[in-house]
Amino acid sequence: MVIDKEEFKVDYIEKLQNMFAEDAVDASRLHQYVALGALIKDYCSKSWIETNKQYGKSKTKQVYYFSMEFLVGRLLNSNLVNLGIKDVCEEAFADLGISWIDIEDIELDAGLGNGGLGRLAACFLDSMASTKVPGHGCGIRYKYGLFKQKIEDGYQVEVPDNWLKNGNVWEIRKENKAVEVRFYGEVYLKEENGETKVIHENYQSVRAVPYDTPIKGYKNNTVNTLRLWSAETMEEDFDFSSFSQGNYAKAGEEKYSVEAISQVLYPDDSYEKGRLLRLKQEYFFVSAGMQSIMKSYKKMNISLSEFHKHVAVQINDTHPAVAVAELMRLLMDEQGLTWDEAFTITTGTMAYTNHTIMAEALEKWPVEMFKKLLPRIYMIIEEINRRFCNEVYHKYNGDWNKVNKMSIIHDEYIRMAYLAIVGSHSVNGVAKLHTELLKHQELADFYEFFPEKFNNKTNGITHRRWLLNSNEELADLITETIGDKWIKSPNELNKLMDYAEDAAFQEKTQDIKTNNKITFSNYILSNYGTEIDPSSIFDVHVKRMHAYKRQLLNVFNIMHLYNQLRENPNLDIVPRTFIFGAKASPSYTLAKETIKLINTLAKKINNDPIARDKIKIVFLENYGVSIAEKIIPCADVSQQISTASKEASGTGNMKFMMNGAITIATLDGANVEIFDAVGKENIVLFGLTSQEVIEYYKNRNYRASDIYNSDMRLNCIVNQLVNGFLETDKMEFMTIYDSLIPHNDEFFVLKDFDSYVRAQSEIDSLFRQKSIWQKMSITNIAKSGIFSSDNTINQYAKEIWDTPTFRIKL
Ligand code: 26V
Repeated sequence: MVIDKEEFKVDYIEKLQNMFAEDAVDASRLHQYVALGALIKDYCSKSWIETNKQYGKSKTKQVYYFSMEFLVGRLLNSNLVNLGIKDVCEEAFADLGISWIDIEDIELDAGLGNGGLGRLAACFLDSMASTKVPGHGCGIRYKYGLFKQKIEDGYQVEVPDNWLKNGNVWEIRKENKAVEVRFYGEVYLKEENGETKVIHENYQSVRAVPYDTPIKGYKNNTVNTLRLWSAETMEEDFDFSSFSQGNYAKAGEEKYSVEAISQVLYPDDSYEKGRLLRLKQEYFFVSAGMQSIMKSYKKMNISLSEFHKHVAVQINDTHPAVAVAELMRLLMDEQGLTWDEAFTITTGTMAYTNHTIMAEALEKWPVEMFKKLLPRIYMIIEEINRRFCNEVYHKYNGDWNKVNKMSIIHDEYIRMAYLAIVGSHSVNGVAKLHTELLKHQELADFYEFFPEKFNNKTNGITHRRWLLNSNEELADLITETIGDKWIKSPNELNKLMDYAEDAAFQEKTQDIKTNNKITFSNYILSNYGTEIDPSSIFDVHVKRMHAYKRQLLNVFNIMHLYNQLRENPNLDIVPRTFIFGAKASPSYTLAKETIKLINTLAKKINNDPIARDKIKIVFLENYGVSIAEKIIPCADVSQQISTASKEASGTGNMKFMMNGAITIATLDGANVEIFDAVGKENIVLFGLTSQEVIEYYKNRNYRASDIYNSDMRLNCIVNQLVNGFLETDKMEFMTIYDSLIPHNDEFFVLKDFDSYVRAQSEIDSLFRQKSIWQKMSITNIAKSGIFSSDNTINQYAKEIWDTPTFRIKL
């Protein structure tokens, strides 16, 4: 968009006047921010309307990314950059005497996700719009996002995340697009004029109201839509008789129970608890989303038999897997298609992404609960399963064992991953290793049955948010050096390889890192009162807190360094600042204990004169998208140390490399591909391989206690957890202790300890060799382009969705 500073000022001042009857300087920061947001939305609106019109008129194929989570973060900066008016806006604000930083900080993060899966969905939205793929998001407008984390006395305390308290400038409520979603009731079949009709009676209706957010592509005319659904009572269901008789509580009961559906995001990302409300959430947004797709499809006047040639639905993990049955229902019950016609269309439309092989996270719903809540959907799943089991039975010559293993409904549970596989034409993992594990271990039976469905799509990140916008100085240097093509074609970053050994360029990248570290140190000092040294190594471990991600392994290395320093205060190590950030699921005791452990250790070490100049520990409260944008550009070291085979991909790993951090990694998830890209000189690897881990599980021949008894460093560290050394109650860290010794260290922390300590001392020695370190760092930036989600989306579009790019003309 082309607009000059003066025009922008006129528009902005007018906006402030119209919305708040205030002028620029007198308006509160909130009003200044809201008016700016509204103006940006105005600037997008023409392209937004045109995008929708031209998609509809051309009948081009559109993608709908169905996800329970969209971890969007803030939108102000990325919208301004994508519009191409960031500089104009900043200059105009300077003229008007408005501080840009203060305005930016008014926006509350849209934290509608737990971690990687939700953030991936948000990166994909940016990349679809920026690469002109007609693709939209469909999800839930949670009133409360992922809880806010407070640290009190070292413990995590959860506080509600009221992200909508100041309103949301980006969204538009679309009252006229509301649809009805039906729960409970009875279903029976009725013959009418020789046709079988499905009758659903005594159901509970919920009104689904969509809120649309424009997703603006980078310097193009595409504006896709993120549609999030909110649950409301149907007006006619409000109990007016109770209300008029003064029984307000009873009148409100129904309302509360319905609105609960979109009230809060579940804060679990690793353990499926089979909760009824979560199942309601899943069907709620899936049904609303599929109905609204069907409505716009019908408007295009194309035969239903062509549906899958115009619509693609990506199922983000199994959470939206009921979409398979919901589309069958719409096609058969509402559009009158036969089973076979409907099934061809459904499998042609649906594609499923798997994001984890952790057994405890795989969704399965108790048949009793499911059948009661979604009687018609259950009937359809039963029939899909009956037909599928029949095919398996015949293919394997009556092998009931095989049928049992593969049946969607098994042992009174519905296995949602199996429903998603049977109901889709594509099943993808999110990194090469992960896809191989799916094919040959977790889903081997299905791979054998449907080999053509399985494919890999390695995750990616939007390099615009994670480099261009969050590390402006580095982005400017890159543009100065290789031109600005990398912003639209991220593989161009590879051109930086010519500068990896260029002394002047090395110095410049190093200076930028130092500047970023200084800014961050000031932020830590003013927010946490902790002084950190910008010349120390910033060693960063930020992600959800989980045993398999092994924050504990990092902690054990720190305890080991501390123990060495207590014996020899002159130990020659490069000063290091260990930075952690992580939320634990509120019911996950081991994870919460690990947070307390980090904070306890931080207090001890940061106050110990023997150690504090050499090691510092910082725990960042409330880690989320906006804090990630601050810390990642400052990192020297990126910790990606999951137990091999457990991390499906990881995406933080990509963000760090893109900002020049050196990865210390196990060969897990996308780390393997990072290693392939940068080569062994530019990453520090350690630990068991996934095959070794899998062998240990299979042979049951790992004994953690043997290591505990033979490695005196570990013996000391593990004892320190429970012997009062940490100056807490001796029971404080008992769950951690138990996980290691009596429960035999499921995630091989003790086993990988020695190799990790050696890898960490290699980091120490590499960091001392400035030019080698800088060369490694630049190589990582140069090779990170392949991990842009623009590339990932391009592969989804070509290999799964079959969606050509579409240029919007204005
Ligand atoms: C799982 C569950 C299970 C139970 C209830 C609630 C809930 C909510 C979210 C999830 C998602 C778990 C899967 C997940 O987040 N996987 C992560 O996906 C990232 C994107 O593909 C990937 O980079 C991470 O390695 C993977 O752990």
